[in-house]
Amino acid sequence: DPYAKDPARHPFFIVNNPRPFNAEPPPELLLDAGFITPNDLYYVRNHLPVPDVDPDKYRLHVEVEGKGARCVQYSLADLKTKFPQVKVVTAIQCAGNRREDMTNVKPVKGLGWSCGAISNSEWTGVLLRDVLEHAGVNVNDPESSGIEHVQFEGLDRDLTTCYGSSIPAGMAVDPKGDVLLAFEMNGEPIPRDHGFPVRAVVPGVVGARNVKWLDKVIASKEESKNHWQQKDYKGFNSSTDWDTADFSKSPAIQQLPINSAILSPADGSSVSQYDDEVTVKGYAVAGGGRAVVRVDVSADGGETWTSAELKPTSQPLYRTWAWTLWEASLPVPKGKGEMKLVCKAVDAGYNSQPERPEPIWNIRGVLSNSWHRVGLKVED
Ligand code: MTE
Ligand code: MO
Repeated sequence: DPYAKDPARHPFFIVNNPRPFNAEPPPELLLDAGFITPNDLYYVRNHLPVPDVDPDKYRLHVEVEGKGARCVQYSLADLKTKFPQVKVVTAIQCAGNRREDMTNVKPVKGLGWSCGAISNSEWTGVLLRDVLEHAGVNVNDPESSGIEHVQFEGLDRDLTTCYGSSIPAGMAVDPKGDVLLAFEMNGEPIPRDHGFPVRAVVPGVVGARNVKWLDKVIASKEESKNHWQQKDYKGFNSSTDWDTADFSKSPAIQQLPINSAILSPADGSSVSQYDDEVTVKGYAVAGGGRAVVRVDVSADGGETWTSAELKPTSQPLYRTWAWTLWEASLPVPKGKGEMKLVCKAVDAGYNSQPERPEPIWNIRGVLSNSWHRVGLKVED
């Protein structure tokens, strides 16, 4: 059993798949934890068994392709001592977060994530830019020497493949991009489920590129050939089916669209008509470092809106990697028997969320960011 050595997990996780292990924290626990998601509650998205890595024997292999191709190896101690250490607070969100809203329209191929395939924590590591420069990449203009992508390969594998993906080189070396080779998560060595001992952390970019248990970093002319870069994590229109989908025509998802969700109250719960107000709380997050500038909430299914109070993240408008938590008080409607809560967020590019999941439905159920809805009963 390749999964026999997987680590122990939080007993309250909502498990979407046991092997490979995939689980999300219950919304009320994600919310109670606040801005920083603790390591044991952090959602887990594994495609393969968790590798058992000896930190003393660990080596990161950095390959630079092209003229004068080379491979440089770094021990954990090399990474920690040769380069300045950097801390970055960022959300990581799976492309399949909130997939259940799409599944409710029409079945899709993919795990049934609710709104918990996202977490936010502080990572400590070294800049990928610094390590690439040390390994011989011209980090001020990688394309001029034929480096267009930076590929990542994990130590997790089955008989035929490892997990892998890539990001554009410009993103990898952006001095304001904060892309890390991380070795600590919330001040502790990264737990086994989240990539011990080293993982790529690519702020503002979909979870799938944040490769765990990092084995190789390859500076290359080519995108990663890995299944999860080429044949998965891509969007299609809602009329495309598995027979007509041409994966070579869709770019790999990198930055994610603006998204938000209500974490409390829970869908289907009750309030009394004698209560004046209901407090609604949730998160919002945008891709590419764009800040969340507004979250609109409605108590009548989207007829009328008020703006929620945003908890400040103190990050620059175009370098906001963390999620934004928000809160709003909405009056309980009298004599209607129900309260239809909705939230939608707006980012620094004034992008917002689509009203319905139908027009953005796709075969893999990715990029699910329609208005999030929660229904409450108003009791006499
Ligand atoms: N890295 C490796 N090596 N193997 C994986 O299965 N899953 C990816 C990414 N990195 C994965 C990986 C996906 S799809 C997501 S959403 C995130 O890791 C999840 O990170 P987490 O489990 O720490 O929450
Ligand atoms: Mo993911």
